[in-house]
Amino acid sequence: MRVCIIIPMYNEEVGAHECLSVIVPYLRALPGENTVLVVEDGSKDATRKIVEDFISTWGSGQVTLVAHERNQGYGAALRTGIRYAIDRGYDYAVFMDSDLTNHPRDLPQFYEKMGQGYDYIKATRYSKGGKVEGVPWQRRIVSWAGNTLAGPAFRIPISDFTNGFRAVKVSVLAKMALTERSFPIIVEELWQAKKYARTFCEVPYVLTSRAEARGRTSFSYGWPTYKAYLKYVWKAFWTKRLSKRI
Ligand SMILES: Nc1nc2c(ncn2[C@@H]2O[C@H](COP(=O)(O)OP(=O)(O)OP(=O)(O)O)[C@@H](O)[C@H]2O)c(=O)[nH]1
Ligand SMILES: [Mg+2]
Repeated sequence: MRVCIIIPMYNEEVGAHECLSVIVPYLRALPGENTVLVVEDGSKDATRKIVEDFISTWGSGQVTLVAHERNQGYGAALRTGIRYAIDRGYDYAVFMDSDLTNHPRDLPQFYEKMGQGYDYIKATRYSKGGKVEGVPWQRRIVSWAGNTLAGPAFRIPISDFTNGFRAVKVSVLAKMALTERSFPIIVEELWQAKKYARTFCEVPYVLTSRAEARGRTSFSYGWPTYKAYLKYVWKAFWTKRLSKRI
């Protein structure tokens, strides 16, 4: 099994080195052939240099960097990563954030499900063993509202629609036509998964908050993001599932 772990980064100079140095030892303990692909996206800080230095010192062979000259957004960065995984014949793509709020300690659970051949494997805060820690209440409410709407609209066996920690079969990603340049790509991909993925499953995880010391990216959740999310919830409502098999 060949797995490409796609990590988008934008202005992450504070946490980029820690992110990679925490993830790489986990990889060495996992089965199969694993690559971490950092998609650096025109950061205005030293993120790119830090990743390059990490690769030349520690990660050569295990960590790869693709860089956009100008910032194109989270969604565009994921699409670059997906293209990379398709072109190089990977079996699965795993998507993780770089601020360690998606922790590599959860990777073995994903690998177990990948080994069982699931098409779409999603981390969930809302099943046994999952929870949210230290996340501001405003975010919790947005997530609760998003999931309350998405559940009955999507009608797929997923309980957490708004987090980005997931593993998807590359052959399924190859069928999708993803267009979003920013965070709504997460829900757009789920809508497409309803059409193209036969099997779904979840792994519980604990979502923590980005450590204050690492700072925040400039991204904010505004009305255009919510509108785009709602668009895919609406589309999913009218879309038939490929198969009822779970
Ligand atoms: N390539 C790329 N990555 C991005 C962009 N915006 C955010 N990211 C990355 O996407 C991941 C998630 O972004 P976060 O800023 O952590 O989003 P969040 O978790 O909703 O918000 P906070 O953690 O509270 O700031 C991180 O790895 C970011 O570096 C972007 O424009 N391009
Ligand atoms: Mg974050």
